[in-house]
Amino acid sequence: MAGMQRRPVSDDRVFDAVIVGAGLAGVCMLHQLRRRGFSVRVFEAGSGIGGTWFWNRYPGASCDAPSIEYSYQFSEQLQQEWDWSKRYATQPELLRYINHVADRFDLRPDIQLDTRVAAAAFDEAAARWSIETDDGGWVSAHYCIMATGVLSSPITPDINGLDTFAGAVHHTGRWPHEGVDFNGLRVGVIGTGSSAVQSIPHIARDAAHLYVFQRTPNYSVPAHNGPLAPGVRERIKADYRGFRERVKQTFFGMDLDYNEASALAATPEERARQYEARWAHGGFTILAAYGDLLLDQKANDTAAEFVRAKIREQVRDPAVAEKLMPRSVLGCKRLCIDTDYYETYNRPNVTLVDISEAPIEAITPDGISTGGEDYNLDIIVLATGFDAITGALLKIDIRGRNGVTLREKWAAGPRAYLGLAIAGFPNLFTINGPGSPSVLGNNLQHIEQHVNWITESIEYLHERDVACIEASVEAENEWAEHVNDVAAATLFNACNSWYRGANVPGKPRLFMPYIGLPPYVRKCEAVVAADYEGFVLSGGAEQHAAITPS
Ligand code: N01
Repeated sequence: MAGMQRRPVSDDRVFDAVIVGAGLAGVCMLHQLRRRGFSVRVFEAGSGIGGTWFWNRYPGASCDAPSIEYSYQFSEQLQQEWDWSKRYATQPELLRYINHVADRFDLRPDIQLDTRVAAAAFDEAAARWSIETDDGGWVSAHYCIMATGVLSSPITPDINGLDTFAGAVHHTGRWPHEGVDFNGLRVGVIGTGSSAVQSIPHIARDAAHLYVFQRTPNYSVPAHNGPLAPGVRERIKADYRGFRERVKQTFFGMDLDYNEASALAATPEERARQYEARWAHGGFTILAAYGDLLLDQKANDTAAEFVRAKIREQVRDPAVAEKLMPRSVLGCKRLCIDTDYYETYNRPNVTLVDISEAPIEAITPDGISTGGEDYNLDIIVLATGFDAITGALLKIDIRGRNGVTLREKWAAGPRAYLGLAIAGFPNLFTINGPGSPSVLGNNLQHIEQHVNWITESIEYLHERDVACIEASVEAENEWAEHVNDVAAATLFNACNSWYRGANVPGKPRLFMPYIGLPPYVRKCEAVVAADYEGFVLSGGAEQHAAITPS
């Protein structure tokens, strides 16, 4: 796309905005722009909408944020009409929900499926983006909005011989739509992150034998999923708006019953009561048991030891339990939430293969070889994670001012002002980009906050006939430093997590999300109140003329 010429455009290729991705972010962004009269085209690589919930169809896939919170807020009617069947929604229900939203708001006509955006280049003279798709098509848009997802670029590990395996290989993040029949088969799962923790109990029920290849154990706490407790739905719906507002004021933007006290100031008995109550409740709430759990190693040790003791209780073979116990900081890597994960290791048809000392040497046509053993397998499941936050963006050849690529710009690590905009890339917005809360908390709530902010910005520019909005280098650098400083004051840098890019060989190690929803939202609001402080607004009516609303 280098040296791309401005081309004459016909009307059906000219849009006010192009949105890349039709997951929860892209669908919401489309609705908000379209209801304000802007012309929009959404490109989606998949053959259906839903993003994460379209692709991640592995058995047991469900959302770790409670269903009552993990839903759109933009329409009171929508949130009153829709009833979640369970405390945590499963993937099929989430996919039904997003399809319901698309139909209810008649969004499908503006979504082009089966079309991957290959490249996007900013044309400085026209102040427009030229966007190329992998079928050779292209369109022109004033704004380019990346709704490409934060955990949407699956990683296939570079293991010798993987392509020689005679059986089927499935990545959890690209699960076959027709499902996978494990009945009577020997299955190997590589990885023990959230996707593995959710799928392993289901696979174990069907497989003849399941081998779990674990390099690093993860902490997991029970989901206690099931129907919503009596009265919960009615109570929340009686004042959904008020509930949302209260939740937004909490640190991770989730209803976790935060206790600000110090774990170290509590007696061992008080701590045990706190942790037991939160274990019985289930979900992320254990991380909110004390205000210093993610700040102070000794405080964290008390909670981590509690979870290790729970693992010991659940797993009958002490040697297996020992291998399943993480020694790292609780919550430093994304906490897993499970249904029957640890109990699954009590089954006679499940074997934990510890590969922490001896990695997988090779995959052969027959199975996996490690530690001098050959494990004969029929199916391999790769639960090996994603190139998080930046992976999907960097797959697209994005070129800003002077043809500089995003890959060049982020060679030393990602930088984005508020996780929303990138210096040198005018009129490009990233939903849940690096430097925003994105994956820390309720992802969907963060999506909507970004969608609203972007919509307001576009309206602001339109009303004033301003052609370009662009983050300044100074504001972007200051923000990146602040994101780092906030992370450095916590325990989040104490492990090799995907939050830091540590799961991708060669990826710069940098804590990518912003920690703390309320201060983040305040900053976004302050930027707007100060007429887009930290942004450079440029260009006038002439360049802006193509925009639609009257
Ligand atoms: O991926 P992960 P995930 N040899 O990166 C191992 C979200 N999510 O898909 O830790 C052997 O967590 C790797 O080992 P190690 C959620 O935010 C949400 O499970 O690098 N092992 C690790 O155990 C989550 O955090 C939900 O030593 C290899 C595993 O693979 C994020 O997605 C559900 C290996 C990868 O774990 C990612 O979760 C599911 C190799 N070569 C996921 N390479 C819901 O809320 C990697 N591993 C619904």
